[in-house]
Amino acid sequence: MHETAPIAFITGATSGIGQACAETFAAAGWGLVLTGRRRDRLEALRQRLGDAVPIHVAALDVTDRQAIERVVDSLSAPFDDVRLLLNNAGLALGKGPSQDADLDDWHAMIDTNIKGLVTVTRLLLPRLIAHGEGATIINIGSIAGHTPYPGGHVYGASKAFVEQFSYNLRCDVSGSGVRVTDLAPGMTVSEFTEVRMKGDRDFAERYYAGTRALQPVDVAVQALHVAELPSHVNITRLEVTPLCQQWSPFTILRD
Ligand code: NDP
Ligand code: 8X3
Repeated sequence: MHETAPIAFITGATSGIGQACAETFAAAGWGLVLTGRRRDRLEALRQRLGDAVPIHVAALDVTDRQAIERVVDSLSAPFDDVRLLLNNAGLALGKGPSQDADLDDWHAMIDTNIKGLVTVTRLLLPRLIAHGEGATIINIGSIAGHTPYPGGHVYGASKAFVEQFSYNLRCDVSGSGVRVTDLAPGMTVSEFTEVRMKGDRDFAERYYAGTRALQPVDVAVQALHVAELPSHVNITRLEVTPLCQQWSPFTILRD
C-alpha cells in the first residue's frame, strides 16, 4: 500500500482544517508531507498516522522562501511525486476597522496568505506538472474573498487574491493534467479566531457559541472529494458554509 499511496503536500497541517485534511487523507490511504511551524504537533501527527501511510514532516514557515526551497529540494521518494498540493496555511489578524489596524498585521497576512501561497505553489509546480494527470492544487480561499464585512480588510482581500490566482494558474497549467481549485469555506471552528484576536480565547468561544459552524473535517472531506475526482474533472471553486451562516442585506446609513 505504501508504494502506491498518492502523496499530498499540506501547508498548515498543525491545526484546524489542515490537520483535519491530514487525518482525512491518511484514512483514505494518501501519503503525506505535513508542514507547519509547530514541530511538536507535526511529530504528534506522524506518531498517530504514520503506521498506516507514509508520512514526512517538515517544520516550515511559508513566509520563509529559503526554507520552502530547502523543504521542496529535500523531498525524496515517494514524497517527491506530489499529486496534491493543499495550500492551507493562512491567518487573519485583527477585526477592527482599517483606520485602527496594525500595519504589521496587514503585512503578516499578505506575507502568509499571498506571498507564502504563491511561493509554495511556484516551487512545487514542476513536481505537480511532472506527476501530470490527476495532479491537483487546492487553494484554501474563503467566503471572505467574495463577501466584504467590517474588519475584513486585508484578510478578505488576500482571499480574493487566492481565488483569482487559482483561476489564472489554471489557465497556465492547462494541458498539463494539473487541476486547480479554490476551496472557499465559511465559518469553521478552529484556532482561526483565537489567532485573529491575538489569543483571546473567550472571544473565540463567544464567536462560535450557539452556532453549528463547520468543523474542520467538513472542509477536509470536500478537499478529498476534489482531489479524488476523475482526472478529467476540475472543480473551479467550491464554497461551503454552515447552514447557520447567511448573507445580510446592504446596510443603509441614513441622515
Ligand atoms: P488554524 O489557525 O486552526 O490553522 C492555521 C494553520 O496555518 C496552522 O496549521 C498554522 O500552523 C498555519 N500557519 C499559519 N501561519 C503560518 C506560516 N507563516 N507558515 C506556515 N504555516 C502557517 O485555522 P484554520 O484551520 O481555520 O485555517 C486554515 C485555512 O483556512 C486558512 O488559510 C484560513 O484563512 C482558511 N479559512 C478558515 C476559515 C475559518 O472560519 N476557520 C474559513 C475560511 C477559510 P503553525 O502555526 O504551526 O505554523
Ligand atoms: C474565515 C471566514 O467569515 O471569518 O475565512 O472571514 S470569516
